[in-house]
Amino acid sequence: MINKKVEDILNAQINKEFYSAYLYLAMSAYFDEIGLKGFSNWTKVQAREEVDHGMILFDYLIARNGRVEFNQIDIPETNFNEPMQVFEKIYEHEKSVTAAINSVASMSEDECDLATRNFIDWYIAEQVEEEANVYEVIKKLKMFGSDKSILYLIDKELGGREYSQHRYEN
Ligand code: OFO
Repeated sequence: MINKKVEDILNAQINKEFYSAYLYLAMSAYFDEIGLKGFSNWTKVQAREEVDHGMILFDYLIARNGRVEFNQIDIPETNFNEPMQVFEKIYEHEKSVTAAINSVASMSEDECDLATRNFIDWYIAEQVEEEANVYEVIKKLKMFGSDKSILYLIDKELGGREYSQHRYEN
């Protein structure tokens, strides 16, 4: 049976991951609306990855005989005005998710739940990758984003991102 404090923080994290999926879908819809199909693809693929992140936590909690809670998912922001602004928001968002994952790690250590401490390592590594990927796009946009022909090329590149499923492996 899983420790109650750890169960609560994992449930909060499930909610954050599904909120992240909502947020990325809102961004994807915005990019689609302004004709940046590649940016729309990139954020849509990210939304699917966020659902995977939520589902891995869900499956883990069940594997530990925990109780999954279904709390309300916040409505994401939908007012965006340019790719750079959206990617800066993404970067801020991912930094907050990293902080939340770090709290799961500290809590599981404090509660001597070494299984969760071990499990959450995958998320710690995933956050390093996510922050780096987002920052790569920000650097390109900072450098060339005002040039519409380069923005077109960045859009093409982001259009190549493919989804590959992550799942919980026991
Ligand atoms: Fe689940 O990593 Fe982004 O939010």
